Parts: sequence; structure tokens; C-alpha cells
Amino acid sequence: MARITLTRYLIEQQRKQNITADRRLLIEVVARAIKSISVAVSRGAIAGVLGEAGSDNVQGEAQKQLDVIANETLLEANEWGGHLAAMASEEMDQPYVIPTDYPKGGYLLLFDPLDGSSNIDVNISVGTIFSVLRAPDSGAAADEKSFLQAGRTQLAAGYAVYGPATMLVLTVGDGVQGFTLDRETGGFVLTHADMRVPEETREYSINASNRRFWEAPVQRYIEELEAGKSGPRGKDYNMRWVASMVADVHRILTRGGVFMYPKDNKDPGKAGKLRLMYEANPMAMIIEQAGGAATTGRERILDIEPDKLHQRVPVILGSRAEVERVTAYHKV
Ligand code: P6P
Repeated sequence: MARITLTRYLIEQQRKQNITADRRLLIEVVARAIKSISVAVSRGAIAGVLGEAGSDNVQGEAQKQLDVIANETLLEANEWGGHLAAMASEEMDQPYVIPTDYPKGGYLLLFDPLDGSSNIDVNISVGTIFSVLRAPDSGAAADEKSFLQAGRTQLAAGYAVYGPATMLVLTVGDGVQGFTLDRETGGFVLTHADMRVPEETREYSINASNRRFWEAPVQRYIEELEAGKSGPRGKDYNMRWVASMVADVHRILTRGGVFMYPKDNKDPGKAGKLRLMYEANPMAMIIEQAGGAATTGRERILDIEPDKLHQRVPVILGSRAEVERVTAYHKV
């Protein structure tokens, strides 16, 4: 059977009028940038791109060289095509407005260029997360306010996971498709069609070192899982924590589970660790499109009306039954 490539999938989505030609171009350009990032990540120490960049990002976190390289790769790939009005990134304080020497388009692209980069120096999977929004009416200059749209308005979302294989997982609102990079042809091939999050699971994903800071509903939920067969859940569970959201979410999308980065009181002023606009929202769209659920514990992530480009939120996502249980515990 003929292999379905990303290009063929996107052309078919355009024919079904799920995406426009410009949106198809956007996703193909992002996919090309992901291939370049995959090459840089996989060359690692040989290319001399490991370690710190000697700068901090807007979050006050030390940037890795590869954070900067991935960010620049996405900017350079997308700025000239005429499909975007602006871009926003975890690595940049302000949005990047398309320079006047290039045509502006009708979309906004947001991304975490290299998620999990603290793992890069120890050769553990990292990823890129992206989200597509509609730009303000043509003519109006795109600024931070233009990006502040609820996650349910996303037109597309996806991530790359740079693991043993490089995969691109994508939704344009018509289910979730997984593509694997064929390094010999340089193309993305559809290998995981119509991905679904298994309803039930035996795996959970949380950084248990924060236990003492969790709120009571999360304490209760995790204690019940740890009680295993003899506890209220009546079965044993397993825990995984890669500390790369993309890797943890990809595992959950593939074999089920619940991923939690809940609000904790380590820093009471912080609503959570993960960023709404370019981590939680795209992942929530993907998980919901695959039949799962994504909440903060108190509300659906995709319904949050953002007030800051880099705002953080608690994240509980994955197998629907588990997310609904955790969310119910927050109502008690
Ligand atoms: P911690 C990576 O820095 C990240 O943003 C997510 O990819 C990951 O899930 C989380 O932070 C890991 O956080 O506190 O376990 O290092």
C-alpha cells in the first residue's frame, strides 16, 4: 500500500476543506524546521551544540545552546513565507512580528522550540511543541494581545518528539495523526493514523518530589494509585516521569496514562509550572482530539481565557476516566 506522507495528508485535508492552502504551507514549513532541529539534536556533542548558551530566557531559565538554535530555526523558516502575522516563543519575551520586507499572513504561530531541554545534555528525548491561531483582521498589527485567545480557538496543534525516532504528531481538528521521519527520504510518513488515548490506564506521570507541596485532591489521588491492588482503586499502577512533557505526553497518547503537573505551593505565587499558550493548549487540543481530557483540576484547559502570553497553568491530561476522577476530587 502506498505510504501516506505528510504532504499527501495535508493535501487531502485541504481537499476536505479542513485547512486552507496557507495553513497547509504553514504546517509543511514547521515540519521542515523540525527536520533541521532533529538533525541538530541528533548530532549533539559532535556538533558542539550541547551545554548552556550563556543567556536566560523570559522565564529566567538558563538557555541551552539548542534552545536558541531551535528557536532561530523556527523563526528563519517561517518569517518569509507570507502565511504568518507574528510568532511567539517560550524563548522570547515579546512576539516576533513578521518584518516589513516580507508579506504578512492570516495566522499566528506559537512554540516551545525545545521542550525538556534540561534533558538534552544527558541524551534523553526532547521535543518541539507548536500551536496555530488565527491572526487579527488583516491590517491590524499583531501584538501580545492578538495571541491571547482561548485554546479552543486553535486551528492546529502538534509536537515533534526527538526520540529513537523523530515523530511529528499533528491535529488540524480532524483527529490526531502520527508521522515518523524517514531519514533516508527526508519525508514524514504516516505511521500512527487516528491516534486515540486509551480510556483506562495503569500508568501515571508526575514529579513525586513535589509531593509535600501538592493540594489535597492531588495528594488523595496519588495516594490511592500508590495503594495499588489493596487500595480503593483495586489494581497496581506504574509511574513514569521523563521530565520532557513531549515524551511523557507521547507515551500517554500511545499507551494511555495521566500526566500531571498540578498547582503546588512550592511557590504560591505561581499558578503552575507549564505554560498555557505553547505547552498546555496545544497538548490539550491533541489529547482531546484523541478522545482524552485536559483540565487544570478545576477547569477545561481549552476554555481558559488567557491574560498573559507566558502565563502558567496546572496541567492534568490523558486518559479521560482518570482526568475526570482527579477533577472530581477537586470539587469535593
Ligand atoms: P520538573 C521541561 O522543563 C518542562 O517544561 C516540561 O517539559 C516537563 O514536563 C517539566 O518542565 C519538568 O519539570 O520540575 O520535573 O523538572
